[in-house]
Amino acid sequence: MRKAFAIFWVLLLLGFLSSQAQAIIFDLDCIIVGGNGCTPSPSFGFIQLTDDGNKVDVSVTLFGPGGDGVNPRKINEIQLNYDDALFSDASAFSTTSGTPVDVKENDTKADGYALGRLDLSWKPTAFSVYNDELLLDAGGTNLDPAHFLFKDTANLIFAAVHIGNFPSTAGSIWVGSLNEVAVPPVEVVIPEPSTMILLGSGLLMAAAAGRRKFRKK
Ligand SMILES: [Ca+2]
Ligand SMILES: [Ca+2]
Repeated sequence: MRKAFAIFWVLLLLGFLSSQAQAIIFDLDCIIVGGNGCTPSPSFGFIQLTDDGNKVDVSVTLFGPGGDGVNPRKINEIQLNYDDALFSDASAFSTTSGTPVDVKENDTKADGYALGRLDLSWKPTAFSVYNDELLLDAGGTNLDPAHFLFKDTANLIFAAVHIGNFPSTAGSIWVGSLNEVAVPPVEVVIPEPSTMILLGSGLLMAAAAGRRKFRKK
């Protein structure tokens, strides 16, 4: 009886784990540099691919402020790889939003990335967060996140994103993903010197107030 109970829990856990495997997260953890590949960097954000029946939900989240001090960073372009054995140059990928998807199998190029080529690209021009759905053949083919768990022709990056409004209004940067991760990365915020001074003086004031209060007793 106890054994049957244990087997039940193991099966439940396996079911939970397999349902968790329906999403794939690419950490945007490197900066694309001319000819030299992708230099590891603190995370710029992430791409999440989640299974949605025949479709795959695509979301891109960018960290950090934009260079103009008003708008966040811009998602200019997204590039993914796919299983070359399953799809081809003639595959009719599309998005629910209607943003056209360019399919160039092993020929999609991130600017400055001279090492490898990717497969898919599209230009959403969204700020900071982008949500859409990727389809194939008007949704008639059952797409899964695992179909995009492939690296470029240099076997280096899973995906690339062109980020605009960074580091200045007119500036932009291409970042890539060296790693698939189990949970979304979190933003690492480095406080500016002025913030540190404010925080420091705030703490001193609080300490002084605490001392005054203590003396009154
Ligand atoms: Ca490919
Ligand atoms: Ca599916």
